[in-house]
Amino acid sequence: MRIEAAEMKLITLPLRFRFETSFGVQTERHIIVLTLYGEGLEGYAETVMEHTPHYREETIAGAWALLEELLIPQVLGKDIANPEALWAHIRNFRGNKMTKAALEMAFWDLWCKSLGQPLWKVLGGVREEIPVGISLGIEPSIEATVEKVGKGLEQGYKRIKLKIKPGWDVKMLMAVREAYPDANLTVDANSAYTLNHVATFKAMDAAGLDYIEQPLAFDDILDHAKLQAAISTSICLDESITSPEDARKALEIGAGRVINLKPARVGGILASRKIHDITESYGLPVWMGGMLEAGIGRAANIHVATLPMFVKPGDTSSASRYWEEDIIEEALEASGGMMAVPQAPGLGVTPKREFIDRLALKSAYVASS
Ligand code: OSB
Ligand code: MG
Repeated sequence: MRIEAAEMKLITLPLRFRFETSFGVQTERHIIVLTLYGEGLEGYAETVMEHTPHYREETIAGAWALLEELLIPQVLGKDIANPEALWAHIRNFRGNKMTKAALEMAFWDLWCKSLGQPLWKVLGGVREEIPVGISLGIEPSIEATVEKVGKGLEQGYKRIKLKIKPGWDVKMLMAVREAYPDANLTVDANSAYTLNHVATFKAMDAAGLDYIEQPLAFDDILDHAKLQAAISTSICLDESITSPEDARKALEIGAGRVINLKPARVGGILASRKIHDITESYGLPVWMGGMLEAGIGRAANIHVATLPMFVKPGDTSSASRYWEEDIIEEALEASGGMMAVPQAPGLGVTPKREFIDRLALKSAYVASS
């Protein structure tokens, strides 16, 4: 597959809800839509990093520059046999996993289209629909939270994840648990706590959570291992895992018992499959996380979640929860807590070109000579 040209469009897409986490409030997403052109086909990806470095270090501004000036020029005009071969050109650049993931994931789409196969089949997926839940932001009140959890359960979502921060945790959680004694509940702290809060987490053991997501620092595994040893609820790692090596080390020292796998956070789909296999070797589950993706990124996550160890419900809920209008033609909608996997070649989705152009704040086109 010869990559002949690449195009980037920066868009902002307003969220249908105000999403508050311990690191801030989001009302819109900033997304770079990347298209790779080769052999008459197009491969798509969208970036997932935040506009500001509040989740991990990467930013949209950094991704734009890195893609345009270094990553795309590395692969342009080259004949690339498969995703492994793509990595030969970018492996020596350190870090920047989400930016590299955009390039890798657009290439997967292009490559699977050249094979005439949907991504999930090429990956060796085992299911044609995936179980999904929702991630609820920090709400103005406990009453509002209880109501939103109820709506999510009514819609059939299989797990409700609640964002927490110091001062918005045990009391809120106990109220939700009392209202829904049998619901599959989890919490996500996005790194808002330290080991000084062990008592808070011990108190959460009584809430019967499936797991506590990323309680401690975004780049830590050691303190997570100490916390895991002190509580009975499983810890799930999100921010801390950016590579297969991170996953191996974290599971080896007992920093958690579950991994929230977001393909873009770990550098893309090849790394996701490796992490999937590592967790399998420990007999531990993974689940598909989300970064409030629009249709292109959401579709990619759905395909990857067909791998065998994605047994827990993920964050890949209906696109209509997030967007008035999505950037793809297809409607990625869950029903009864299950999301169907697109079946056309590659990601199986079609970007709405005119809509994306209308939203574009900035574009770049890079062609090989
Ligand atoms: O920590 O999982 C997270 C959204 C943006 C950044 C980080 C996270 C999230 C979510 C929402 O929890 C997941 C989704 O609905 O896509
Ligand atoms: Mg998280």
